[in-house]
Amino acid sequence: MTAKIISGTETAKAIREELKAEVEELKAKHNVVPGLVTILVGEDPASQSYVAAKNKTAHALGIHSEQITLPADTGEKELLDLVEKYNSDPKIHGILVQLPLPKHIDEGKVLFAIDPDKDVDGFHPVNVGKMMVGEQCFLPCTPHGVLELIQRSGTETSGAEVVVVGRSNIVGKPVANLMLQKREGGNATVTLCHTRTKDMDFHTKRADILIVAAGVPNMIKADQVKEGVVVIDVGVNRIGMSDSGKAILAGDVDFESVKEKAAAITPVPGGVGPMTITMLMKNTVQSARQHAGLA
Ligand code: L34
Repeated sequence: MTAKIISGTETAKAIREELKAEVEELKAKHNVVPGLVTILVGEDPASQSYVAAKNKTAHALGIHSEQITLPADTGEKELLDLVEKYNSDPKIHGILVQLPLPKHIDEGKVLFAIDPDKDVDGFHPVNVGKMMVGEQCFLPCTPHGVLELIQRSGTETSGAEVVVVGRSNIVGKPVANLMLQKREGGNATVTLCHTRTKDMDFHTKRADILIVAAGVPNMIKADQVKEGVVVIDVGVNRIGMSDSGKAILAGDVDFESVKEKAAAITPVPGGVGPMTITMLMKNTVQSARQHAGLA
């Protein structure tokens, strides 16, 4: 079997078209312009490129966006004050502090400081808790994107064996939680594997849907999956530099071998990454609606 390629780029494009129309309508009918601020501390090249892509996409959709870049030695207090400023800025409906933050800043403290009603990343404990109990909230962008890709690829999740590799707060934990929710696109039997899992292959080989977010390039090989599996590769690893100075990317899944066995698979790049950015736009538009009393 050669897998169907689940294109995040194409799916993201379709959703962005819908969002663009929605932004235009919000402006025309209600005089509402969704606003996003991204805050980046430090000069990590990957973070710089993701944040730039977020602002570019926002701009293309007619979303007002502000991009704040701070030096790596910015103090925690300074960052908290900035978050506070945007919490009370009526033009801004979404605040995103790009992770990871430098080690001297307490990540939890910063995420907690963001107004939960502007937390378009869905990382504030209030939103994490709401998600856990299945209440309406901002869903974290990457897990939300994974869910959309699975659903739009026509994959049945109800009763499916879903195996998640990686237990981060950004991807592994929330995606596992979303897949087991009692609703459309959920209802799966979920196994969450991590670095202390005793027999990883035992689990990955049982998966109907395999979601990999471990941050280890090409970690999952063909002999670790079953025939007909649907594979979602969340990894975006920079494994080198091309002659023209562009980063060479690899997923957490050995795409070339696994695609011969899978029913469907996401590529890297062009898989989950573009969906993450698109779900951020979706949350920002949703937040603008809520702030205007339209949702
Ligand atoms: N606060 N921090 C916060 N929110 C997030 O949602 C993120 N994340 C992760 C890192 N830190 C964060 C992102 O935005 C990862 N991430 C992210 C976003 C976009 C892409 C990858 C990761 C992406 O667009 N990837 C492209 C390749 C881009 C490139 O050339 O580097 C792709 O096609 O996969």
